[in-house]
Amino acid sequence: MSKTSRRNLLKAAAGGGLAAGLGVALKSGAAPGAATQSLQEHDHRHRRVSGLLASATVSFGQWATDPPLDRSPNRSPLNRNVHQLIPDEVTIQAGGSVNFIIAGAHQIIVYGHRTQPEDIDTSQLVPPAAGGAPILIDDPKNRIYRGLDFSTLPLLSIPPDPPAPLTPPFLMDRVEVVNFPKPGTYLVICGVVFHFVNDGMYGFVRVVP
Ligand SMILES: [Cu+2]
Repeated sequence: MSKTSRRNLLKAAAGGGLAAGLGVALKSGAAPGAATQSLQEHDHRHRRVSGLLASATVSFGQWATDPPLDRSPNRSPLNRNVHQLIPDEVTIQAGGSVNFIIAGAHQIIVYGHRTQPEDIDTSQLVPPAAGGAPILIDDPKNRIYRGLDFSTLPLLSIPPDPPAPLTPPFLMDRVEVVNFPKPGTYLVICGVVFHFVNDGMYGFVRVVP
């Protein structure tokens, strides 16, 4: 990253902080000191979530190591990606979150309480936003969350490896954090249809009161 663009980024970040600060002041009537009070009220409006069940971490796809895999300097060979949720079942409390750490080209989709894998209509498919074959599950029934379409994400590397069009020119490895306010058992699937159907790439989030 050049010095100039880094400086611009820092400037933008500082601007964002300023805007957020102004937002607090404006909401509270712009009086000095009132901003602090507003922040305290804000905390009280949300139930604090802490303890062992506050959050869970799920690896959403993994890079293989047997045989050894060398991703340096910047390789993401999709045929060396493991299509699993690990662990495939987690328990959190209502109001808590699941931190999905995504490795590889996947899309998180979460379905409402009691949805089972066989309830998903895998004939409803859409192509990735960047184009190509319809490979992404688009069954909206009881869907409460759909994550990013990886095909729209920024370049991971230039040039990508292997070369286009096989390689997805996108940033596959990322994090998505999903909040679960209500108790229930939620189905989490990978939206890439062959990952879900052929590899059984799904799991469950149990949310206790
Ligand atoms: Cu997947």
